[in-house]
Amino acid sequence: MVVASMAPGSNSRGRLLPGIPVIDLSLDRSLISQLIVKTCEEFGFFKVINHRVQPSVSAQLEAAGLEFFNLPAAEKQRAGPPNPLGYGCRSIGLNGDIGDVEYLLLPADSSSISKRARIICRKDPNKFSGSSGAFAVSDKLNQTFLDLLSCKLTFPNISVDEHSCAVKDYMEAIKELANEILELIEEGLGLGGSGELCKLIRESGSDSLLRLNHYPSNCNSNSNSNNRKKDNDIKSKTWSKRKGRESSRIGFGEHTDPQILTLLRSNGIEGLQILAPASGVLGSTMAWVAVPPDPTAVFINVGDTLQAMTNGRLVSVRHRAMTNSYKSRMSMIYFAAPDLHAWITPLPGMITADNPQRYKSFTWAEYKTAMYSLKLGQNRLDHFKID
Ligand code: GA4
Repeated sequence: MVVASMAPGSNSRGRLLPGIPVIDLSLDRSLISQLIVKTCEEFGFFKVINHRVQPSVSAQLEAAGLEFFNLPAAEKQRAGPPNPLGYGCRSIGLNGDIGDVEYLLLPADSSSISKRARIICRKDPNKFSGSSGAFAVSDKLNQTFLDLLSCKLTFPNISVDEHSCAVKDYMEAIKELANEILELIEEGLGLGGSGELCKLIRESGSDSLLRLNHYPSNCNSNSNSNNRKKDNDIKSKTWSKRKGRESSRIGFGEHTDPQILTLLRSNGIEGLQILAPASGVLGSTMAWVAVPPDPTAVFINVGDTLQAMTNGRLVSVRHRAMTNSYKSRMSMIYFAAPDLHAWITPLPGMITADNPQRYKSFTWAEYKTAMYSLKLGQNRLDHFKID
């Protein structure tokens, strides 16, 4: 099947894949809406191709992100520690979870990001033309991490052009794709054009996030880019000899995403794994399945909130990221979330005699409080179950 095909693939660290569902967005709308719902019921995960996020827009953000992660550790740490937004290294969340990852967590409200960047850069554009290529931070310590990040990421090559904004462009494009997928999900669920899901993430107070995860090949977050390059060269020379013995490490431990929908784009390095029925058949034993990388595609996860809103019909997929010791991986992840005050209740038609209400209604703020009180791998929705 072309529309939702099972792309074959295998991975030494995951099991042999029956396939990852692929949705071709250029095909017939009524067909793909049904297939999306089917794959969300079975896996909570799929890959979209022929989407409208331009490769140049993704490449621009990837380059800006890598430029940031290649800065010396001390400079990156000026944008941390995460609270929970900002730059973080190894430490995930508030309850002691650790991974071989460094990351940036940003609010996904592009208007506030670009507005801030424009104001700062208009004040003194020369501040961003340090000879090292890194932004000048000495007199900016009193600014928030967002000011630093938005300038760095907005103007990666220090050319002050408010129209070429890596974060803003990517955010707009990925948000549009999130809307399109949510519309298709609504249609597939038989909710027609109610727009209820899209409205939730479109509200101006939406709590959506953009996360850049960088899994360095040598995982030495204190090394600067030159050292890292040297280390990478050494690693790649010795890799062929060591390949057989090398075991991958956890970059980002297993978890489900709390939000409504997650849209992930990564470079061409493997690492993402999902927990899925091993043989691809519902009800078979669950196993970790390696997702073959595809930088041209966007991978979509159902989040906990969408599982609750569909009363368990669509499933929030458990996933994790493994590190790869010979090449660094970078993923750009958009988490579509509602306003903090939004009520998460079942969508029309989701409660039936056969499927009575499974979860209590909650606000997104209540869910966030629960999620930050738990460890990464814990099941948060269980805390809202109706017994
Ligand atoms: C998982 C999905 C997103 O990356 C994230 C993560 C958040 C964080 O890194 O601050 C959490 C994690 C995520 C769920 C449980 C809590 C919160 C770390 C953690 C241990 C930004 C999110 O929204 O939830």
